[in-house]
Amino acid sequence: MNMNDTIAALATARGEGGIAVIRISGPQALEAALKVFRPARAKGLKKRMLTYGRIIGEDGSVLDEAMAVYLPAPHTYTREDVCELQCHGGRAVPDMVLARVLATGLVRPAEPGEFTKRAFLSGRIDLSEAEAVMGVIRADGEAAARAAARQMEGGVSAFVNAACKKLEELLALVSAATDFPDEIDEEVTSQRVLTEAKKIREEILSRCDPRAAHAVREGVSVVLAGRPNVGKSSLMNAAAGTDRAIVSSIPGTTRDVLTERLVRNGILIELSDTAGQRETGDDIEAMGVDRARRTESGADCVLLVLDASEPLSPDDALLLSRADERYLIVINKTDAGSVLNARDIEEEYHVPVMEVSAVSGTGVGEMLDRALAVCGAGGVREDSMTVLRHISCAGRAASALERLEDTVKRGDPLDLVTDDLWQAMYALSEITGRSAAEDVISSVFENFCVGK
Ligand SMILES: Nc1nc2c(ncn2[C@@H]2O[C@H](COP(=O)(O)OP(=O)(O)O)[C@@H](O)[C@H]2O)c(=O)[nH]1
Ligand SMILES: [Mg+2]
Repeated sequence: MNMNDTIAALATARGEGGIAVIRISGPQALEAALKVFRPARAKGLKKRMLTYGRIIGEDGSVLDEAMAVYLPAPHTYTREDVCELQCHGGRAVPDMVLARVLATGLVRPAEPGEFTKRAFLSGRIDLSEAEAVMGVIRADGEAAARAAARQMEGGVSAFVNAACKKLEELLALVSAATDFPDEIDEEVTSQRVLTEAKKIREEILSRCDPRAAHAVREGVSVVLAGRPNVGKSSLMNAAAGTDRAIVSSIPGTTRDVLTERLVRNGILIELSDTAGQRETGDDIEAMGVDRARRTESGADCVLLVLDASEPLSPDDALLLSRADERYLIVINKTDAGSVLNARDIEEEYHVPVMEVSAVSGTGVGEMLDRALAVCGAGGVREDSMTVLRHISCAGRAASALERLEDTVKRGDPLDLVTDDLWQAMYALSEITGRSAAEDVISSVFENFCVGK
């Protein structure tokens, strides 16, 4: 990929919308823009000033009313000359304007993520900050958006750079102790390296919880399951604040899987209501039961609902016996008292149990919080890493430091830890791209959308 030519792409989403932005970046950005855009009054484009005018077709006809801005290098996103054309949105006009820009022969279409790749290659941002840009664009929940924004502001980079600096200091200590054995006590140095390395490893691990990262990025799936008539659909409606699921006292009403998306503590929850599970002669209900089981098996958390007004039935017992660590037992209808004993169920089936009422709303919020905890999204920290690539690099750094600790504890010669220190540093700086190989960098930008 040539990185010195001029590129252009539609920076806004395709489809109906007020405004679309066509972004042009590279040495010929201004020249290309002025072949397409005719200012209404001024002659050219003043730097950093929005100018009103028209997009002119090849035959001189007016294609659209538009605004244009010229941002000279180096204070731009790519650090190159940038021009942006703001025309009307919609399905046809933005593509016509982009086609006109490309037809000038000065510009080629940008590859996915190429604007951001240029920002990275020019040194304006590091690799983790570049990835954060895509994280911001793709964020589904507030937690994902906030995490990406922190990362874009250099949150991950600051941690990585500080850790690398500490590792460099340890390297210097080790080499001083090996070079001047008479002046520097190797034992004292070993203990210091051990303590510091352990501290860095713990800091790394505290930021790397793959389940929390997954929950922040992709959201979690939570399923309401249970026998018919226990109040699954009512709980779904109470949790989602809608009347989406049909509630009725006739058992077997819900037959398909209904899914609602809601955001709790910033995390996207896909909450599914399923058909009540029981033996049934009704073919359609049986298909619903089958779907319920499949949804349950793929879920991050299963809320198994029981009815507080009735003793446990054989259907309940069968479902309880299938419970694993993804299950939270929810005793519903507690507004009318309860014949069930939460503690007995907890002890017999080794599952956490809680009480709620879909009708009064008591416990419904807590039920969602506890479901998030079951999904591993309960303790998402402000500074948690959310990008899988970062977690994998950080994991490699932590392993290298663990090897170092073993070496020191075995009492092996201190200079043996040099390699582990280097490996830890290398793995960490792959996060910011300082030490990343070309294929790692390419694969990061391949996942971008065109126009960013
Ligand atoms: N008293 C009381 N009744 C409830 C509660 N939740 C649901 N119900 C009633 O239980 C019946 C079955 O509810 P539904 O949500 O359709 O259960 P599902 O078959 O598990 O989806 C309906 O008549 C609801 O009004 C609750 O918290 N308290
Ligand atoms: Mg139902």
